[in-house]
Amino acid sequence: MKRLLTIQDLSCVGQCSTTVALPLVSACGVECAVLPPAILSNHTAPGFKGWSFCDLTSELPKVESKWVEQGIRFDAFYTGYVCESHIDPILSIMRTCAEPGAIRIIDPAMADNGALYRGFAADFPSKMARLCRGADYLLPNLTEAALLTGEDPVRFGAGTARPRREDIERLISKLHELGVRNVVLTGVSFDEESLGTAVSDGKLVKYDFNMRNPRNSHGTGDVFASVFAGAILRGKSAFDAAALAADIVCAAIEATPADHWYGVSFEKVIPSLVAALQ
Ligand code: PXL
Repeated sequence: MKRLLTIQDLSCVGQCSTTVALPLVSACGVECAVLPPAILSNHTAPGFKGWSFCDLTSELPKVESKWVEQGIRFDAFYTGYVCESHIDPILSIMRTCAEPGAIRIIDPAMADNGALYRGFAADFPSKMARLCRGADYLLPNLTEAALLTGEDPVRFGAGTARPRREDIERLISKLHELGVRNVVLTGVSFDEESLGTAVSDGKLVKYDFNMRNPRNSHGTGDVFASVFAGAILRGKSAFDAAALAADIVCAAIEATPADHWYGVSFEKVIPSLVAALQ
Protein backbone atom coordinates (compact mmCIF):
# COMPACT_ATOMS: atom_id res chain seq x y z
CA MET A 1 0.00 0.00 0.00
CA LYS A 2 1.27 3.48 -0.88
CA ARG A 3 1.69 6.05 1.89
CA LEU A 4 0.67 9.66 1.29
CA LEU A 5 1.22 12.64 3.60
CA THR A 6 -1.37 15.38 3.36
CA ILE A 7 -0.38 18.80 4.67
CA GLN A 8 -3.27 21.22 5.10
CA ASP A 9 -5.18 22.86 7.94
CA LEU A 10 -7.42 20.99 10.33
CA SER A 11 -10.71 22.90 10.29
CA CYS A 12 -12.53 21.05 13.07
CA VAL A 13 -15.97 21.73 11.57
CA GLY A 14 -16.71 22.49 7.94
CA GLN A 15 -16.05 19.42 5.74
CA CYS A 16 -12.88 20.76 4.17
CA SER A 17 -9.13 20.14 4.04
CA THR A 18 -7.91 17.42 6.44
CA THR A 19 -11.37 16.19 7.44
CA VAL A 20 -12.06 15.55 3.74
CA ALA A 21 -8.62 14.28 2.71
CA LEU A 22 -8.26 11.64 5.43
CA PRO A 23 -11.49 9.74 4.70
CA LEU A 24 -11.31 10.10 0.92
CA VAL A 25 -7.65 9.16 0.45
CA SER A 26 -8.22 6.21 2.80
CA ALA A 27 -11.31 5.16 0.81
CA CYS A 28 -9.07 5.04 -2.25
CA GLY A 29 -7.01 2.34 -0.57
CA VAL A 30 -4.04 4.58 0.16
CA GLU A 31 -2.53 5.10 3.63
CA CYS A 32 -3.08 8.74 4.61
CA ALA A 33 -0.78 10.42 7.14
CA VAL A 34 -1.69 13.96 8.15
CA LEU A 35 0.23 17.07 9.15
CA PRO A 36 -2.04 20.03 9.97
CA PRO A 37 0.05 23.23 10.13
CA ALA A 38 -2.86 25.05 11.81
CA ILE A 39 -6.04 24.14 13.67
CA LEU A 40 -9.13 26.25 13.08
CA SER A 41 -12.51 26.02 14.78
CA ASN A 42 -14.12 25.99 11.30
CA HIS A 43 -13.31 27.17 7.79
CA THR A 44 -13.22 30.85 6.89
CA ALA A 45 -15.81 31.03 4.11
CA PRO A 46 -18.92 33.21 4.44
CA GLY A 47 -21.62 31.65 6.58
CA PHE A 48 -19.36 31.18 9.59
CA LYS A 49 -19.18 34.43 11.55
CA GLY A 50 -15.61 33.97 12.73
CA TRP A 51 -12.98 31.39 13.54
CA SER A 52 -10.21 30.54 15.99
CA PHE A 53 -6.75 29.89 14.54
CA CYS A 54 -3.99 27.98 16.31
CA ASP A 55 -0.79 28.20 14.30
CA LEU A 56 1.50 25.17 14.46
CA THR A 57 4.39 26.50 12.34
CA SER A 58 6.88 25.92 15.16
CA GLU A 59 5.82 22.25 15.41
CA LEU A 60 6.64 21.48 11.78
CA PRO A 61 10.47 21.23 12.13
CA LYS A 62 10.02 19.15 15.31
CA VAL A 63 7.78 16.68 13.51
CA GLU A 64 10.22 16.61 10.59
CA SER A 65 13.22 15.83 12.80
CA LYS A 66 11.39 12.92 14.49
CA TRP A 67 10.45 11.51 11.09
CA VAL A 68 14.00 11.91 9.77
CA GLU A 69 15.42 10.23 12.94
CA GLN A 70 13.10 7.25 12.43
CA GLY A 71 13.46 7.03 8.66
CA ILE A 72 9.75 7.74 8.07
CA ARG A 73 9.23 8.52 4.40
CA PHE A 74 6.31 9.04 2.03
CA ASP A 75 5.47 7.98 -1.51
CA ALA A 76 3.52 11.17 -2.10
CA PHE A 77 2.78 14.59 -0.63
CA TYR A 78 -0.55 16.35 -1.10
CA THR A 79 -0.75 19.92 0.12
CA GLY A 80 -3.84 22.16 0.35
CA TYR A 81 -4.75 25.28 2.32
CA VAL A 82 -1.59 26.56 4.04
CA CYS A 83 -0.25 29.95 5.17
CA GLU A 84 2.96 31.80 4.28
CA SER A 85 4.89 30.68 7.38
CA HIS A 86 4.20 27.02 6.53
CA ILE A 87 5.75 27.05 3.07
CA ASP A 88 9.47 26.75 3.90
CA PRO A 89 8.92 24.00 6.52
CA ILE A 90 6.74 22.09 4.02
CA LEU A 91 9.35 22.38 1.26
CA SER A 92 11.90 20.99 3.71
CA ILE A 93 9.69 18.03 4.72
CA MET A 94 9.02 17.20 1.06
CA ARG A 95 12.82 16.98 0.58
CA THR A 96 13.85 15.10 3.71
CA CYS A 97 10.92 12.67 4.09
CA ALA A 98 10.53 11.56 0.48
CA GLU A 99 10.85 8.02 -0.79
CA PRO A 100 12.89 7.95 -4.02
CA GLY A 101 10.55 9.14 -6.81
CA ALA A 102 7.97 10.54 -4.37
CA ILE A 103 5.36 12.70 -6.09
CA ARG A 104 4.08 16.14 -5.14
CA ILE A 105 0.41 16.99 -5.60
CA ILE A 106 -0.17 20.66 -4.86
CA ASP A 107 -3.63 22.22 -4.53
CA PRO A 108 -2.89 25.96 -4.19
CA ALA A 109 -6.07 26.41 -2.12
CA MET A 110 -6.23 30.16 -1.53
CA ALA A 111 -8.99 31.67 -3.68
CA ASP A 112 -12.24 31.16 -5.57
CA ASN A 113 -14.86 33.14 -7.48
CA GLY A 114 -12.34 35.79 -8.52
CA ALA A 115 -11.00 36.62 -5.03
CA LEU A 116 -8.52 35.44 -2.37
CA TYR A 117 -10.04 33.74 0.68
CA ARG A 118 -10.47 35.96 3.76
CA GLY A 119 -7.25 36.28 5.73
CA PHE A 120 -4.74 36.06 2.86
CA ALA A 121 -2.66 39.14 1.95
CA ALA A 122 -2.62 40.33 -1.66
CA ASP A 123 0.98 39.13 -2.16
CA PHE A 124 0.22 35.57 -0.94
CA PRO A 125 -0.04 34.08 -4.48
CA SER A 126 3.67 34.80 -5.07
CA LYS A 127 4.48 32.84 -1.89
CA MET A 128 2.21 29.99 -2.96
CA ALA A 129 4.01 29.94 -6.33
CA ARG A 130 7.17 28.83 -4.48
CA LEU A 131 5.31 25.79 -3.18
CA CYS A 132 4.03 25.02 -6.69
CA ARG A 133 7.49 24.90 -8.26
CA GLY A 134 8.45 21.26 -8.75
CA ALA A 135 4.89 19.97 -8.42
CA ASP A 136 4.15 16.76 -10.30
CA TYR A 137 0.46 17.70 -10.33
CA LEU A 138 -0.87 21.22 -9.73
CA LEU A 139 -4.62 21.48 -9.07
CA PRO A 140 -5.73 25.14 -9.22
CA ASN A 141 -9.19 26.48 -9.92
CA LEU A 142 -9.39 29.31 -12.46
CA THR A 143 -9.06 32.07 -9.84
CA GLU A 144 -5.96 30.46 -8.32
CA ALA A 145 -4.44 29.83 -11.74
CA ALA A 146 -4.90 33.50 -12.68
CA LEU A 147 -3.44 34.71 -9.38
CA LEU A 148 -0.40 32.42 -9.75
CA THR A 149 0.35 33.66 -13.26
CA GLY A 150 -0.33 37.40 -12.96
CA GLU A 151 -3.57 37.21 -14.96
CA ASP A 152 -6.79 38.94 -13.88
CA PRO A 153 -8.58 36.66 -11.36
CA VAL A 154 -11.97 38.32 -11.97
CA ARG A 155 -11.73 37.84 -15.73
CA PHE A 156 -10.96 34.15 -15.25
CA GLY A 157 -12.64 33.16 -12.02
CA ALA A 158 -15.65 35.34 -11.24
CA GLY A 159 -19.06 33.68 -11.50
CA THR A 160 -19.95 35.16 -14.88
CA ALA A 161 -16.47 34.79 -16.44
CA ARG A 162 -16.22 32.37 -19.33
CA PRO A 163 -12.65 32.43 -20.70
CA ARG A 164 -12.13 30.98 -24.19
CA ARG A 165 -10.08 27.92 -25.01
CA GLU A 166 -7.07 30.03 -26.08
CA ASP A 167 -7.16 31.91 -22.74
CA ILE A 168 -7.32 28.64 -20.81
CA GLU A 169 -4.38 27.23 -22.73
CA ARG A 170 -2.32 30.40 -22.21
CA LEU A 171 -2.99 30.09 -18.47
CA ILE A 172 -1.91 26.45 -18.55
CA SER A 173 1.36 27.28 -20.38
CA LYS A 174 2.15 29.92 -17.78
CA LEU A 175 1.48 27.40 -14.99
CA HIS A 176 3.93 24.95 -16.60
CA GLU A 177 6.47 27.80 -16.70
CA LEU A 178 6.25 27.97 -12.87
CA GLY A 179 7.95 24.55 -12.90
CA VAL A 180 4.94 22.23 -12.87
CA ARG A 181 4.87 18.86 -14.68
CA ASN A 182 1.10 18.27 -14.99
CA VAL A 183 -1.63 20.89 -14.67
CA VAL A 184 -5.20 19.96 -13.71
CA LEU A 185 -7.25 23.13 -14.01
CA THR A 186 -10.75 23.01 -12.51
CA GLY A 187 -13.82 25.17 -13.13
CA VAL A 188 -13.38 25.27 -16.92
CA SER A 189 -16.55 26.04 -18.86
CA PHE A 190 -17.26 26.98 -22.46
CA ASP A 191 -21.08 27.03 -22.16
CA GLU A 192 -23.95 27.38 -19.66
CA GLU A 193 -24.59 23.68 -19.18
CA SER A 194 -21.19 22.16 -18.49
CA LEU A 195 -18.31 22.53 -16.10
CA GLY A 196 -15.09 20.58 -16.21
CA THR A 197 -11.34 20.24 -16.03
CA ALA A 198 -8.43 20.77 -18.40
CA VAL A 199 -5.60 18.29 -17.90
CA SER A 200 -2.21 19.08 -19.40
CA ASP A 201 1.10 17.22 -19.40
CA GLY A 202 2.84 20.15 -21.08
CA LYS A 203 2.28 18.76 -24.57
CA LEU A 204 -1.42 17.99 -24.86
CA VAL A 205 -4.44 19.56 -23.13
CA LYS A 206 -7.42 17.21 -22.66
CA TYR A 207 -10.84 18.36 -21.44
CA ASP A 208 -13.44 16.51 -19.38
CA PHE A 209 -16.91 17.93 -18.71
CA ASN A 210 -19.86 17.13 -16.45
CA MET A 211 -23.30 18.74 -16.25
CA ARG A 212 -23.01 21.98 -14.26
CA ASN A 213 -24.88 21.97 -10.94
CA PRO A 214 -25.97 25.58 -10.31
CA ARG A 215 -25.60 25.18 -6.53
CA ASN A 216 -22.71 27.11 -5.02
CA SER A 217 -21.02 24.49 -2.83
CA HIS A 218 -18.11 24.80 -0.45
CA GLY A 219 -15.27 22.28 -0.07
CA THR A 220 -15.63 20.77 -3.53
CA GLY A 221 -12.01 21.65 -4.39
CA ASP A 222 -10.84 19.58 -1.43
CA VAL A 223 -13.04 16.63 -2.42
CA PHE A 224 -11.68 16.86 -5.97
CA ALA A 225 -8.02 17.05 -4.88
CA SER A 226 -8.35 14.22 -2.34
CA VAL A 227 -9.94 11.79 -4.81
CA PHE A 228 -7.46 12.85 -7.49
CA ALA A 229 -4.52 12.18 -5.15
CA GLY A 230 -5.89 8.79 -4.09
CA ALA A 231 -6.59 7.74 -7.67
CA ILE A 232 -3.12 8.79 -8.88
CA LEU A 233 -1.55 6.64 -6.17
CA ARG A 234 -3.76 3.75 -7.29
CA GLY A 235 -2.15 4.02 -10.72
CA LYS A 236 -4.74 6.04 -12.65
CA SER A 237 -3.59 8.49 -15.34
CA ALA A 238 -4.00 12.20 -14.58
CA PHE A 239 -6.95 12.38 -16.97
CA ASP A 240 -8.74 9.35 -15.48
CA ALA A 241 -8.04 10.52 -11.92
CA ALA A 242 -9.45 13.98 -12.74
CA ALA A 243 -12.54 12.48 -14.40
CA LEU A 244 -13.21 10.23 -11.40
CA ALA A 245 -12.66 13.13 -8.98
CA ALA A 246 -15.10 15.31 -10.93
CA ASP A 247 -17.73 12.53 -10.94
CA ILE A 248 -17.38 12.13 -7.17
CA VAL A 249 -17.71 15.90 -6.66
CA CYS A 250 -20.90 15.97 -8.75
CA ALA A 251 -22.37 13.01 -6.87
CA ALA A 252 -21.45 14.60 -3.52
CA ILE A 253 -23.17 17.87 -4.45
CA GLU A 254 -26.28 15.96 -5.48
CA ALA A 255 -26.24 14.00 -2.21
CA THR A 256 -26.08 17.19 -0.12
CA PRO A 257 -29.35 18.27 1.56
CA ALA A 258 -30.60 21.65 0.30
CA ASP A 259 -30.24 23.29 3.74
CA HIS A 260 -26.67 22.06 4.34
CA TRP A 261 -24.52 25.13 3.64
CA TYR A 262 -20.93 24.67 4.81
CA GLY A 263 -19.75 21.69 2.82
CA VAL A 264 -20.85 18.75 0.68
CA SER A 265 -22.04 15.35 1.91
CA PHE A 266 -19.11 13.42 0.40
CA GLU A 267 -19.64 10.75 3.08
CA LYS A 268 -22.63 9.44 1.15
CA VAL A 269 -20.60 8.74 -1.99
CA ILE A 270 -17.67 6.93 -0.35
CA PRO A 271 -19.15 3.53 -1.35
CA SER A 272 -19.16 4.50 -5.02
CA LEU A 273 -15.56 5.77 -4.76
CA VAL A 274 -14.46 2.49 -3.20
CA ALA A 275 -16.27 0.57 -5.97
CA ALA A 276 -14.70 2.70 -8.72
CA LEU A 277 -11.18 1.87 -7.53
CA GLN A 278 -11.80 -1.80 -6.70
O1 PXL B 1 -11.74 24.46 1.21
C1 PXL B 1 -10.65 25.31 1.26
C2 PXL B 1 -10.41 25.83 2.64
C3 PXL B 1 -9.62 25.10 3.50
N1 PXL B 1 -9.36 25.51 4.75
C4 PXL B 1 -9.89 26.66 5.21
C5 PXL B 1 -10.70 27.43 4.41
C6 PXL B 1 -10.96 27.03 3.09
C7 PXL B 1 -11.80 27.85 2.22
O2 PXL B 1 -12.37 28.83 2.58
O3 PXL B 1 -11.22 28.57 4.89
C8 PXL B 1 -9.57 27.09 6.61
